[in-house]
Amino acid sequence: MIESWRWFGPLDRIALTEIAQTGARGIVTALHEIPYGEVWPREAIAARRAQIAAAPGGLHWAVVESLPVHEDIKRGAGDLARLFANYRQSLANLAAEGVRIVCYNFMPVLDWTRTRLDAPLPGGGSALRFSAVEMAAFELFMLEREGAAEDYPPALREAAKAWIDTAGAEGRTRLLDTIMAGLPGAFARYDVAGLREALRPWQGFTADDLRATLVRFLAEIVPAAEDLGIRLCIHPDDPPRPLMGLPRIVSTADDIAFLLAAADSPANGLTLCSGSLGAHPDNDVVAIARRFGPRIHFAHLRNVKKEADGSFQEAAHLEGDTDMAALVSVLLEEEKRRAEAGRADREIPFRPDHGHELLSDIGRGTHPGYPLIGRLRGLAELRGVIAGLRAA
Ligand code: DNO
Repeated sequence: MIESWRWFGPLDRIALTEIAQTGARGIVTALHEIPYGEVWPREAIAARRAQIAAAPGGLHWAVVESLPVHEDIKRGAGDLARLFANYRQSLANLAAEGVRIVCYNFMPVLDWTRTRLDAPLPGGGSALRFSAVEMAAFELFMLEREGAAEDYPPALREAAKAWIDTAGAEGRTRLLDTIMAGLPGAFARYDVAGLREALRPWQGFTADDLRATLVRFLAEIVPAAEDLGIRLCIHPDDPPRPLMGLPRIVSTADDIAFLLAAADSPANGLTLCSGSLGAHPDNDVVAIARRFGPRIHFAHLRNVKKEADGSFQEAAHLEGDTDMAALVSVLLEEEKRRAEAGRADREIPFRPDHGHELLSDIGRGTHPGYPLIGRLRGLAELRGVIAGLRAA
């Protein structure tokens, strides 16, 4: 397991010199400044790679998270030939610089979505939270999305009405800002009118339509990735359920089986995000890791505690609903099999995903979910689990 750490590049308030002190050695990053759909120039990749390598502690650029897939590709509309060619060129440039694990997602319009960035913890500090009630309130009473009522059961609609009635202008603004905070790569934010505009072209777009555009993307990109020795790894939906009428198709074990079979190549793999998958009531994350082990190229390790109405809150890494020690043990077994098979990709990079805001994290203004101390706690706990399992 390669201990890794997400760094948002020069704009990140956490410096490489701080990351070096966590003990992690792999850097997970992206050229966030390049607009979606444009080529990542080799020189820019080389410069970022050199910047990472120049930091103390022997850091290296281990994983790209993400090489974003343009919305037009997801929707199957527009100048797709150019977009596919650009994506392949970016992969070629990354491979030329020796960066070969590439994460991406296929969630239309939104990336990860929460309703609260600072849910208080009993001992102090705060966590990210997704409230099904607040999400329903947003869709029904702020976005006023047509058809939203059909997506929520009566009890949730009533709770949402009660929430909005007391939220006030401040509560509404906080909710909008929070929902928008999940676009870490793009740094794009919409207001309600802008969001309606962004959603409009997706009206009537079904899960099958999205599956078809994903299959096309894989057909266009995976052969090139294979030639380059690139291992693509799709990130699951977060949360693993449709939002705002948009389909999501990487939420369950069946979804993963479909997409891996759609291009049966090691170049077409999975980012095992235990927090995203773990928020779905039907998902057994440990079983998913076991089933798709050989195609896992990257792991995001974190935990969530689910609630009966579909809400969830991010738990400490070893708490929450997923048995983290069992999950890590599956990944270690997978690595052992790879070593026996002589696979070059024997070690799986993982990063402590998200973290509580703790101690000096508070007020530092780091990316939501990506504080220094909270993630360091997660990394240290995971490191302990790994060491314990290896010694057993
Ligand atoms: C959230 C992240 C996601 C992830 C993208 C990958 O914390 O895990 O934003 O980077 O979905 O494309």
